[in-house]
Amino acid sequence: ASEPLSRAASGNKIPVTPKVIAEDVLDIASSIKYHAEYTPMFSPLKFELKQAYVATAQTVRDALIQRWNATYEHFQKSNPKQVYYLSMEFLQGRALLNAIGNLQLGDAYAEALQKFGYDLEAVAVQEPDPALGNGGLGRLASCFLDSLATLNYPAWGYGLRYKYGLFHQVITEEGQQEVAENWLELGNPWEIPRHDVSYPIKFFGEVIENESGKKKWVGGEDVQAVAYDVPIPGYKTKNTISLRLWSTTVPAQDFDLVSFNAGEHYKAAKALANAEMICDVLYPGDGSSEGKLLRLKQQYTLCSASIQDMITHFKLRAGNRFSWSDFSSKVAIQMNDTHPTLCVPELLRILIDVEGLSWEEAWRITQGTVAYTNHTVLPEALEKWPLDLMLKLLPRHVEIIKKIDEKFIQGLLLVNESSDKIELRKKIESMRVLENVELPDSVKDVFTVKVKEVKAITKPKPASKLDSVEGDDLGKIEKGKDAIKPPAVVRMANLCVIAGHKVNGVAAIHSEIVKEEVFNDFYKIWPEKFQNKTNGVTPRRWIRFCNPQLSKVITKWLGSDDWVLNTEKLAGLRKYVDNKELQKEWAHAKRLNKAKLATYIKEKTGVVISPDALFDTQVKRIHEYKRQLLNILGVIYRYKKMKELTAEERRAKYVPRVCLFGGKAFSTYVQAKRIVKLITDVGATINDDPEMRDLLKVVFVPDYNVSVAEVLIPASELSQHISTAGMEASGTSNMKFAMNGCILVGTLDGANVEIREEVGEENFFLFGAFAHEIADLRKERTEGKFKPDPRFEEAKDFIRSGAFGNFDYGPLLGSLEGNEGFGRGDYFLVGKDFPSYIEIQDKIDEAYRNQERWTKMSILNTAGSPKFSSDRTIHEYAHDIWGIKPLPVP
Ligand code: B1H
Repeated sequence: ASEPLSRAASGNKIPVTPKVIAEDVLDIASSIKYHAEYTPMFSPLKFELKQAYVATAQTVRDALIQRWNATYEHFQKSNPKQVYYLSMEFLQGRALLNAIGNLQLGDAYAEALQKFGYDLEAVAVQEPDPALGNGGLGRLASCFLDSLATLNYPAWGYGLRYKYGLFHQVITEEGQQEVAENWLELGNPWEIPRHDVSYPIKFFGEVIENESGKKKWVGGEDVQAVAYDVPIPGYKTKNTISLRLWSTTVPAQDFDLVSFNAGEHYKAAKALANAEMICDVLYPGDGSSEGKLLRLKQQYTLCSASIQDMITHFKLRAGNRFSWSDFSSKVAIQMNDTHPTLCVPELLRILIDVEGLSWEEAWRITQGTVAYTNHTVLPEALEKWPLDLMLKLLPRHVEIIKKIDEKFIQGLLLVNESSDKIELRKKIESMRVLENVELPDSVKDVFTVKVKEVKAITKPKPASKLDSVEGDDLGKIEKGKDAIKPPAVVRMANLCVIAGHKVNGVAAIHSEIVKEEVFNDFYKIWPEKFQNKTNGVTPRRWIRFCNPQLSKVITKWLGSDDWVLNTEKLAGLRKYVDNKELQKEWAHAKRLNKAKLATYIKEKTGVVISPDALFDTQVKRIHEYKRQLLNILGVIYRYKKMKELTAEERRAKYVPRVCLFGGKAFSTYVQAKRIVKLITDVGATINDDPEMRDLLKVVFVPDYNVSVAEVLIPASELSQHISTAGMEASGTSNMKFAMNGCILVGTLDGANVEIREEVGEENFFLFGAFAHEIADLRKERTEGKFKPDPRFEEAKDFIRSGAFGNFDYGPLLGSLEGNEGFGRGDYFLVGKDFPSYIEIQDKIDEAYRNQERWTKMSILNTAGSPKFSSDRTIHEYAHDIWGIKPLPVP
């Protein structure tokens, strides 16, 4: 509500003490002091680093709140179309330096803290890194918010406020251990609890129908979603938007005081525990049906609370000019993958059951509002929810989903009236929303009666000259399936494609696969729905703030720091690539970052690495398709070959390397955990081998997260993006590495393809099979026609020999082999790409020996990275999908 805000602002002219919004050194220092005393969380007798962080954060919070209020008020008055970005994950990273940097107060804050004897960076690392996401998908959402705020777009992020984000990873002799991390333990200065913004969320219950056929969802369990707003400051702008995170509780009156007073304390506490559980953990294990139910509750909570909030805003801003037909010209909803798909039936339910609109009107509005981004083509990652589970939890939504399914099938029949019925039946079964569910009654007849009659049913138009086909044949498809009784499920991606007005992939090659393979049947009927929006990353966090050394050099040579907002300017570095002075400064910046990383690694792992070696990094979630296994097998092969030489030969032949790994394995993904274990075992052997010294080191950096990335990326010289072609939708760390002057070794997959185009093929180390070859190669593999390279066998045998300890690597190595025993047929084609992978390593060594050439390649990577700013991506979404325009706060 804008009213109380403006009354406070303009009603009685009470001045707000100007010190609260501090912008010069003395004001900042006095504001820090003020908060240390009046927003205390610790003993007043202490002012240590933690206290300094909390007090400093409070002063920044004040500045953000002022801007956030002004932005909210401005949007409220102007009533533009806004985008609502729904995501189950946001990987925000630490907020302090980002906010100070965006406010352009870095130097002032550093100086103010000096007055207390503190270093800003040391204060900043006191902040816990909230891990409310897994990896790329969540970090992308956070980069998008940064760009939306910076580019002054009217936008909101919506997510869940998990109490425990992703686990903290500890590396022991056993491999990865997971430890819960309570990031909220010290309170969170970056959020504003909004007890004035809450909505009821219903689960279970039943659907009743009144005499006029109106449906109502009643009974069941009610929880309350409460908003926590996280202000997202833009860079060099007043605009500060909101990331609204929902937390769950029960309304106070629902506390069972009677039971409690009767001594049944647990019974009384149950409702609250049930409600709070929803936001306890990010991605609770879903092996059990309880776990699945909890995840579905999370998804529905996000969707329902957010939709109710959007509708509340919409009505409030429209005032008495309110009309539902305006909804989709004021609201754009972006679904970050299928996790928020329930937005679709939820919006329909509210429009139809609560607001009284007809199905047709409600459908038109919903379709005009929602759009879907696909982030993966891995079949196992395309969400399918068991229908019975959904029916239990969300009975009304299942009715609505069934109706969408039915209408879609009817539509398909209309446009395919002349197709072969067997083919048509197959097509329907592969495209419809429901899988393993009988056809709806209204269309069943099509496949059991003569085609002439079919036409009469589906379209009131005279029958054509098509021959009759008996329906019995068609029924066999279903009978065959019935024998196995596969479970009835809801295909969330199909629902998104059918309901959304746009569907996009996240890199050019990925969007092609989306159109030509995964959703090809849909693409053929709705080509205009499908788009590509190549991912991007924010150049604020990912160069300007994480790499001040390199930023200084760039700004000096480009003559201004406006590249931070206009990354196209980075291309201007090309002009100076041969300049010895630039090369020197460039290499020096990298060297300082490497030294800093070496200190960090020593502190975290005890391993000493030399900043003179080539820093070679692979950091990302541990997954077989990302092929950390290919990397470590390459290291093993290299080690073995080095051992076969004399010390002198070794020095002459090999460039010293530090191989850095980082990433978390999902807690139940056994094979991924074996890969972590192998890397640490290999590290333990090599790092201890006196013959290796500085020539080869292998380090697993524990607990990879946004903050660790901020230290690793600026210090890396080579980074590995080596997924089996066609499997990585985009990747986004590849963009961050390239921006920071790191050279990529990679397959033609995801955004690598475009990065290579932009930086130039001579500045990218390409290897491996191409996406279009993969299917045939797999076939060759399963047919036993593939002859593994002897070097590949040698590397595996070296592990089997016990060179890296006696852990049982049988199941891991088996995954790379035939189909017997542990054999899994090397689905990810590690063996196929191994020869070209180790050959490219020699080329990398050769390139690194020529430091001048390497530095030039590094400069050209940064110069070629402008396209990968999320500012470019967001402008494209705003223009092509959302239809929103910038609205800067005056
Ligand atoms: C991406 C996911 C994802 N794609 C399911 N899909 C999840 C799917 O726990 N879950 O249920 C979590 C995450 N994440 C990543 O998205 C892609 O693999 C990357 O290639 C891509 O860069 C990133 C952002 O588009």
